[in-house]
Amino acid sequence: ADGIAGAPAPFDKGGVKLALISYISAGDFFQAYQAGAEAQAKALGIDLRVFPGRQDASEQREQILQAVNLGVSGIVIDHGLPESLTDVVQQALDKGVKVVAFDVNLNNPKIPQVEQSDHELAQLALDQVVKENGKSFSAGYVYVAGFAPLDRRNEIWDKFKADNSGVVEKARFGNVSDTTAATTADQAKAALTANPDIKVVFAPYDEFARGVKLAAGDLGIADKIKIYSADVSTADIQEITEDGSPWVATVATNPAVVGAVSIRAAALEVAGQTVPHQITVKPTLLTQESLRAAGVKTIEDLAAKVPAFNTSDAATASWIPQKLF
Ligand code: SR1
Repeated sequence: ADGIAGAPAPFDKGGVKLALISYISAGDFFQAYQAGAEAQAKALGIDLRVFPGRQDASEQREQILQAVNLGVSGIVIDHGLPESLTDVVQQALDKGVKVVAFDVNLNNPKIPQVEQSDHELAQLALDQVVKENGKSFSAGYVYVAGFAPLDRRNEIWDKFKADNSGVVEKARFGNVSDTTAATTADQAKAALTANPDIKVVFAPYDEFARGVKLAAGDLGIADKIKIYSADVSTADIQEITEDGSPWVATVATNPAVVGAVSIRAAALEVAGQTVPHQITVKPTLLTQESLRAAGVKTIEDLAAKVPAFNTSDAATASWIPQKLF
């Protein structure tokens, strides 16, 4: 195994084993997150074991135990249901395995938490909603409780409605499954048909936004609603910027950067170096107008134009190579 000259143990000798254990693997966000984690692991000479997520809480528990038995030094847990993880995560910690959590609140001072500043993300999206629609409109809202990032974004949506009595939530729907976008599209069709006065849909997950856009197209009302989301991918950019798209803005990080940050945090923990408890990757507002004007067609175009899409200064150290993309 190749070590890194000048790195602290055990990275000086190489052969460090880490695990990435996801709750969800399908969809652009999670694939890009995993690719970023793998690229950062490779740059650090880490043997990264990737356990795919199938939205199955008991499988995720099993995978944590398997990773510990494989002798990994650290585990990154990407999403999941806290209630089904606490005891197995504690078993890992008790055996000296370092744990980092992304978007799942494991509520343990020993576990650094990575997030995309979800309050700020939702606030930026809703500020754009107000800019383009004012403070009085009928809205649709896509939400599934129990996922940390969606719950944090929901806190901002609740506050937004409380502060703006002219905003009326006419319909709420959503699902997180292996067919999130298609199922959301079916739900959105029913909601938009029953509530033809809906002008704005807040869909703070790109799979949700994709579903609502599909429904609006099928119903022939793409020119009557505006969709505001979270997340971005090359496919999302194409959907946002195409002619007549109702998907008018998203607020996003580069998920590959977030994956890389998660691995760096785990590496710092394994090396015994200081890691902040809260690690944040800040999102950027991307409007349809700005993407079109800048001729942005891919995530790589974004990374070339927006520094935050290329790299993050979270969880860095001089011995950690960061050139990933
Ligand atoms: C089901 S949770 C989906 C969200 O997780 C990540 O935080 C992404 O931003 C996505 O919106």
